Amino acid sequence: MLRLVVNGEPRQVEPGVTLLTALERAGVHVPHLCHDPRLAPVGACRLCVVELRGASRPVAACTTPVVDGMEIETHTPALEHERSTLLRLLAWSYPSDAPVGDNAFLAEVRAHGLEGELKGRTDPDRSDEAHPYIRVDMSRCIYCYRCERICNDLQGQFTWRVWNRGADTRIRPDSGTTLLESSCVSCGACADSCPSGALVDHTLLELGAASTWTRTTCPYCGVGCEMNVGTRNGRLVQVRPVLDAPVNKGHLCVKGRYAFRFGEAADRITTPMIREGDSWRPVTWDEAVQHVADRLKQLRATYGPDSIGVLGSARATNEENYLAQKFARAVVGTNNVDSCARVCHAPSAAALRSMLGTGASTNSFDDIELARTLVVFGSNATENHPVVGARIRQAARRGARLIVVDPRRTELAEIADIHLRLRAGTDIPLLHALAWTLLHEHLVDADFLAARVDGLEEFESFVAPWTPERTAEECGADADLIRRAARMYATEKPSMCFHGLGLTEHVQGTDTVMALVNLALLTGNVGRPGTGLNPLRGQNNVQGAAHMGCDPRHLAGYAPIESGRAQVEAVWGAPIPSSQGLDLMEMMDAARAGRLKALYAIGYDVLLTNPNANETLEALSQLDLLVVQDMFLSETARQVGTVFLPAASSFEKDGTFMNSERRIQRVRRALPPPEGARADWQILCALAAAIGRPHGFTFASAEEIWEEVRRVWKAGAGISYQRIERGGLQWPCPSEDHPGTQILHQGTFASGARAALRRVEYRGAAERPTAQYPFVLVTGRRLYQFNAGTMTGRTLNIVLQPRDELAIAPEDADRLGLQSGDRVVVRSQDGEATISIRVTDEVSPGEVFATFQSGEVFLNRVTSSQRDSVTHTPEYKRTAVDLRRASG
Ligand SMILES: Nc1nc2c(c(=O)[nH]1)N[C@H]1C(S)=C(S)[C@@H](COP(=O)(O)OP(=O)(O)OC[C@H]3O[C@@H](n4cnc5c(=O)[nH]c(N)nc54)[C@H](O)[C@@H]3O)O[C@H]1N2
Ligand SMILES: Nc1nc2c(c(=O)[nH]1)N[C@H]1C(S)=C(S)[C@@H](COP(=O)(O)OP(=O)(O)OC[C@H]3O[C@@H](n4cnc5c(=O)[nH]c(N)nc54)[C@H](O)[C@@H]3O)O[C@H]1N2
Ligand SMILES: [Mo]
Repeated sequence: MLRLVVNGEPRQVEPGVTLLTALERAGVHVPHLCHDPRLAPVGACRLCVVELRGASRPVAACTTPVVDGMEIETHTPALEHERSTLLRLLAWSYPSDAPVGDNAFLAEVRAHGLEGELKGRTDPDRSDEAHPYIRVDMSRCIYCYRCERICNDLQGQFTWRVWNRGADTRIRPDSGTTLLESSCVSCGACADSCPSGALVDHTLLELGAASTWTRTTCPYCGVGCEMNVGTRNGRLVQVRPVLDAPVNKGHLCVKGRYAFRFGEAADRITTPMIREGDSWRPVTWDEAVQHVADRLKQLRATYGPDSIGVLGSARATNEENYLAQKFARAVVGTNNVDSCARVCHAPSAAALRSMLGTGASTNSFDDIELARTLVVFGSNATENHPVVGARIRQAARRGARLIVVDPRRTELAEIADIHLRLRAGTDIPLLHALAWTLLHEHLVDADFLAARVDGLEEFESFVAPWTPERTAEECGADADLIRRAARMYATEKPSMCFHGLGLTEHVQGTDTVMALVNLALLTGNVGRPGTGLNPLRGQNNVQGAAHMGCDPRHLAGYAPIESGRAQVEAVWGAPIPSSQGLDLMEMMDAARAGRLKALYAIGYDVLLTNPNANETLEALSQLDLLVVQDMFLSETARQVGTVFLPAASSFEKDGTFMNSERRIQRVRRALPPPEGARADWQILCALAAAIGRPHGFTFASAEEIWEEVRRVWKAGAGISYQRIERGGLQWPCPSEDHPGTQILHQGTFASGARAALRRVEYRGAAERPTAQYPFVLVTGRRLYQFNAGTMTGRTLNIVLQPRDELAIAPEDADRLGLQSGDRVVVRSQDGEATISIRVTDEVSPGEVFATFQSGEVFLNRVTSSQRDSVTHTPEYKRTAVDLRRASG
């Protein structure tokens, strides 16, 4: 600790910070306007000047490092006079007319008694109301440049530009027109940082400032950003990033920051309902729960417990998913329980588990800044995991190497050192050619191989045929670039891999991830800082849903049923069924065959998002009971649901989520659910009681459920709610004194001392273009809409991305006589959908890319039933299709 004297009083502060931070921590407020803790200090506004004993002139506290023994005066008459003079100058042109809400600048003006000095007027030419979330009024700009700096240095978007010089200086978006038309990705960092009201959240103006703030975790993707949720009179009014959050470090993306008002949508369902013919009959909770309980009991009695299936929700909490699988196993008596991890990263979990012993990311987001090379395989991180995408982009700006492997020119591909633009579905040969190069050019890590890896010789002869030249023909990427990528990955170490659905959603998804693991083993890029294999997981809690046991073969902690059985049965006081459970895809098959009679789907729009929707519809229509537990009438509920149970959102309940890097973080109730909606865990407890099995389902809080999870899951036993008040903990964390694990497989693999290279046979893509279906359709997502769109589709994100679109290369569009905005019918052998096109060279000729997120387009009518042979994950990333102009 350093010792300071502040305004005559002794203080102790931690070293290594600026004087401004030290003063703030000591509880001494010093005015400042250009400083933001997320940015490098610039010392431009001069408001934070303080007197330092021994210095000839006042110094800016934000740029002065704190040193032991400093004696500081913060509020002498001379300093206050200087501050008033500076503020008066700014106030002179600051509008006093239109309302703006409160801000740091106005607070200082007030504190210095200068309200009367606000002399400017709002200049309509400098305001811009076009953006749905950010109100721009540059007549309130005080030229601190925080908007420009945070856009560049945190988000990396470079949207705000400084035009002209001197008194004519203007800050405007790069479009030169509105923010909406610019390169802005609506992350809101500029508005969050702006101290003067020039950039303000529309919600703040519309709904007023928050009166209560609740720290919680974002309900969207698997990055797991922590946010402060502001409420006022029981209503969500604003979301701001948590500055000290380990994952997002004061940043958020457009969904976390702005897409929070879905909960108030007029069509939010808050009454349980039972279908009668074509309509829904609203019923009481008691009736709904009794109805579901009676139907489940009947079906179980008639057809046996395995005629019933349960789907946990990747959007719900760990506690709720734990209860969902406990309900399936202990109450219904079946292992037919799964979650949408099945359609997503099940191949990553299977491959990592089988080769290294743990089916999860090996490293953490904090390794991004430690890596010298970053490889992004089949992941569109800037749109789908934007806060991680921004961290990758910033690392590349600071000099890290970046390799992107993607058939599309994604935003990261644009700034990459190497973009391997392969044909979809050909990653295995590409990965083999990279391994071939590593071996051929002696770029492997011989020490690591000797100490920790088996099977080198056999592997070497296995990949011998995959020369870069031969591979280039198969996958379409340049042979020389393949060589260069291998060299970069092996020599510019440490090298860290991220991967996405581009690798997993294929008929050989699991094999592909295994081939990726080979590269890390060959080069020793695992078990060390700045390395590893890191699937960027999908939703807020998809990692947790599967990990809590919503998986037909595994119990909580991803324990195979047979090895985990004894411990869990002891805690539950109930047997775990021994029949083999069905996964989601097998449940669909069984439903079509008439063997599955009931499905209980918690927070999962199966009909819209499963592939080959015509087949899914056929399957779901045959069920005797289809319970949908959601906030909205999803397509599943609307078309085939028989009972609807209205759920609370994660803003309205307590619990935990598990992010992509194995971090358990708190979810906290920021407001009560609307009257009638209930938290998933409460509904599950009520159902268990109605079925006559209340024992083991009498929890009074989410924390009580978590305490039971800790008893059955050894690697999570050290994680108490108390310990994750801030920031969370990463498993393995077996005891309360364990700090959690940032990097797996250090020294030894979870599976043992040595891992083995896998010889993965390439079987070729199942779907090949033909004369009848000449295009390859790749499906995926974009920034503004999230999966089934039930939440983002009920926010102003629809202004930013109104509809599903199909991207097509200019050559193909020309040949078909199509232009952006035209509508086409996409047809495969399984079905068709009508969608608008966008002509762009982000896709290669012959390949088209489309989003799947709305019921109007229903793109999954087109995707096929091909599946990964190991995990049954659908081949969403490759469908042979034909395109023709839509009539009318
Ligand atoms: N904005 C937004 N964010 C989301 C979601 C959302 O819907 N919207 N969904 C969440 C969910 S559930 C998930 S799982 C994640 C998914 O996040 P990502 O894994 O990034 O998902 P996708 O966009 O489906 O596909 C990623 C990339 O794979 C590429 N690709 C396709 N085929 C191949 C191939 O054969 N090889 C290679 N190398 N690349 C290929 C595509 O061009 C695309 O750029 O995002 C999560 N985050
Ligand atoms: N063509 C194509 N199809 C795909 C994909 C693709 O790449 N291409 N990707 C696939 C992937 S990776 C995934 S993960 C799936 C995603 O498919 P889904 O899991 O169906 O999609 P989500 O939109 O994430 O959300 C599911 C539902 O959860 C509800 N929900 C949110 N919070 C809660 C809660 O706390 N409780 C309850 N009960 N409900 C809640 C939402 O309203 C929503 O209806 O789509 C898959 N489909
Ligand atoms: Mo996903």
